[in-house]
Amino acid sequence: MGLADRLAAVVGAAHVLTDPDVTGSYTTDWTGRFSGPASLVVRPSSSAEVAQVLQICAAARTPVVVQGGNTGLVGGSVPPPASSGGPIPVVLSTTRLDAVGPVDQAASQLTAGAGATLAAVQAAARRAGLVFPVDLAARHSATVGGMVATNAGGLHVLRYGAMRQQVVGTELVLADGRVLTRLSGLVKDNTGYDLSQLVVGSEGTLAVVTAVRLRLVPHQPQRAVALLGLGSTAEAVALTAELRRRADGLSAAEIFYHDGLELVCGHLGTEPPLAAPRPVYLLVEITGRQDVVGELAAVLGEVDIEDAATAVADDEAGATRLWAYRERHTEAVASLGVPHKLDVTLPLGALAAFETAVRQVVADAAPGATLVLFGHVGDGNLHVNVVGPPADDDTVDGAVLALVAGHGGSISAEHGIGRAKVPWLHLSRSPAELAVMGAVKAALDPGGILNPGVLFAGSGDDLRRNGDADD
Ligand code: 2HG
Ligand code: ZN
Repeated sequence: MGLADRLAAVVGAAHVLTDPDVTGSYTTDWTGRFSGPASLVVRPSSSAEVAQVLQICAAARTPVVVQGGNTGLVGGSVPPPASSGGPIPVVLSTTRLDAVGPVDQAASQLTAGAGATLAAVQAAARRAGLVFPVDLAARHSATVGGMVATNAGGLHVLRYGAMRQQVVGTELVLADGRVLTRLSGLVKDNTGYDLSQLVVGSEGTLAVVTAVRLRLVPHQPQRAVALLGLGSTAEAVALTAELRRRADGLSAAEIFYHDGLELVCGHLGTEPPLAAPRPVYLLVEITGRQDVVGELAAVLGEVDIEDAATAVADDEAGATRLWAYRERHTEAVASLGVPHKLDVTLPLGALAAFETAVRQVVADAAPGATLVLFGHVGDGNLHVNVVGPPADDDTVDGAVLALVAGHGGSISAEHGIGRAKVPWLHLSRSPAELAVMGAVKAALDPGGILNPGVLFAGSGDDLRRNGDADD
């Protein structure tokens, strides 16, 4: 029996996809920059089926690329290009693992299958009067399993933390088919290594996440949003620090620039939010139980901003309208072509200097390219988007990431390393750290079948040995 038949015997023939017209959407990433062949796509519906799928693939020495909603931006959930020369993988799609359990009111937690979308989890929490506090623009497609695997961040990290801070436990399937279940929701559980947390951010290289136990937070019924036009990145950083000190309910501080706003307005066919353009825009959101509009007005009154440079929303429609100027950057950039996406984080004290320097670095490395900057200024996280250089020319990627390292930042804030940033991981991780990562990989996935080529090239053992040689 061939691989497809053996897998069909586990998941049903309808859930082993081999027609290239159907598998195409699983083998190219959202940006269009990363793509590679898969021999088939398999869609298990339970952790027991995932376990059997992995055992069959391990026995056949067939690599497995794990995929949730395929909204990643670094090529981590699609196969490597044919030119990589490795064995053709199968794609394991988690989208049928989409059950969302009842909310545990006593614990303010819920358990969701890895393939449940973020929007489905958010809706379940809201129906129970609570909130799942991670939010991002791809909410209707991104799955919580993928978000755990990449430690997704999003719009409210400064208030609630990233995905890591929400994970109370997981169910994992190891490469050899063993299932590790830790879904009881104990917030105190000091019984050795926290394997659930180890897998957060591991990008499908250590285990397949099949279910997640998540914490929920109280609903804040009031929300006020303001868009402030400023003169510089330094002003945006300083104002965010001020707001952090004064506004208890600060739940977002987002930055974008005039050229990005023009691009979004052109793309959406909307008018800009302020009568007069400003070089830098800071979007801030405050949520709470009572009069947050008053709180926001009071805080803004105490800091020095002209009224003409402020748009305030005190109702849901207005808030959604202001958020669109920020959230729709990603699709507006994609309308220009295939972007090079460099999601980086800087110490807040270095962010303004980096913003100035990166413009020059991109102009030098990719003359004529379009650079669009935006991001989560409260977290020091900028999304450096460059459109122009061919998808496989990574000159600008290397130049920007070296600049990040030079400013004391990290080459990945919230999107992960994927396939896009493998050559530069050493800029953010020491040889000793890489060796430990290699040893962990080799321990959990000794056959190297899970997402090979994501996070690092070669096997965990190679990395471990290189680290030993360096020591
Ligand atoms: C966002 O913050 C996402 O909107 C996507 O992380 C960023 O498109 C990007 O570069
Ligand atoms: Zn982001």
